[in-house]
Amino acid sequence: MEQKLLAIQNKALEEINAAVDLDMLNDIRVHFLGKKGELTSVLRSMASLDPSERPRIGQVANIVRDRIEEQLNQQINTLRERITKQQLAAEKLDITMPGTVFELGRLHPITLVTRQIEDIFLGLGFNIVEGPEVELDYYNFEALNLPKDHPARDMQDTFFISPEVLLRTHTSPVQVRTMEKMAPALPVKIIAPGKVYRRDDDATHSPMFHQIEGLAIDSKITMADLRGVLKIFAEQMFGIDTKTRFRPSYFPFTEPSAEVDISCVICGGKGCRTCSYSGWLEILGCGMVHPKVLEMSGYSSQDASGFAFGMGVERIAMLKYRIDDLRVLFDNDKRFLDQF
Ligand code: 2NM
Repeated sequence: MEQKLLAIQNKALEEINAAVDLDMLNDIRVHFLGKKGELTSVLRSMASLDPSERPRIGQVANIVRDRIEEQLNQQINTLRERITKQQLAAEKLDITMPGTVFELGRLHPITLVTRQIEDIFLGLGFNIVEGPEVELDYYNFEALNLPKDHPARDMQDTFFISPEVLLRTHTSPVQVRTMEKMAPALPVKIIAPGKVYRRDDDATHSPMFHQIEGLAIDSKITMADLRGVLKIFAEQMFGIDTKTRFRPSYFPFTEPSAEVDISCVICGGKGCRTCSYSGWLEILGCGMVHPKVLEMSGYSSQDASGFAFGMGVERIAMLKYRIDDLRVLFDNDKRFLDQF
């Protein structure tokens, strides 16, 4: 009987030590110590023993049960500790590792320059107005004193959708639409930023580019107002020391018309390659709104006068950021765009 008990003890301890998880230990507990377990059935057979043997065998049985229980509990603790360690190792986080860099998007230089120009004119009391890129011939040409047979209406230069519908070649139609809506109310002080389209595509021309045009109409607007506004614009855009000059020019929708130069942003006026050694750079066209244009949109040229101007955003951006090739503004090469 004693031999049997010791054999059970050894077998149990061996299995306990070999157990690798808590379920196995529970099975072992049931197998040896449970109601129908090996140890229990041996204890039941004690009835057949010689009564003088019973106390000793009972004592041995108790010791065996205690040993098995103790070993079970110890192995449970060992396994729990091992599992905890494995879990911690699996969840280990090295907070000294470099983090994932989330790159933020950024604004395109054309957007940056557009907003800067807008801010300057907002500061001078102008409002921002937008309009359709697909326009009627009437708003793009007719209402700007460019009748169908006018030589300045170069058909080669325009994308037509139908004989009366086209892609706008400038943002002036936005000004015309605004005048139509407002007339005869005064004053009108607006700028019209946006995309414009011309059938042109080479190193210095893109079929789509960006323009900002301005318009101010009131009862006593003169060319001196135009001169002052554009002087302030040039100084704020290119630096306080920037000089401006007006040269006579021609546009069908303004009379008189002028082109505005600024002192060269590279050499300051001394003469360099950028300004073709003239000291000056052309930045925009302007003039006093033609009486016919005012009248067609509902204003009396007796009671109202106005100035208008138009500039190419790409050209301003190229001067401001010293870009010498227009095409990099359209290539969307991230290495270029990351610089802004
Ligand atoms: C320019 C040059 C001169 C201009 C005229 C008008 C309108 F609609 F009021 F008649 N808007 N913009 C204008 C005048 C544009 O761009 C070189």
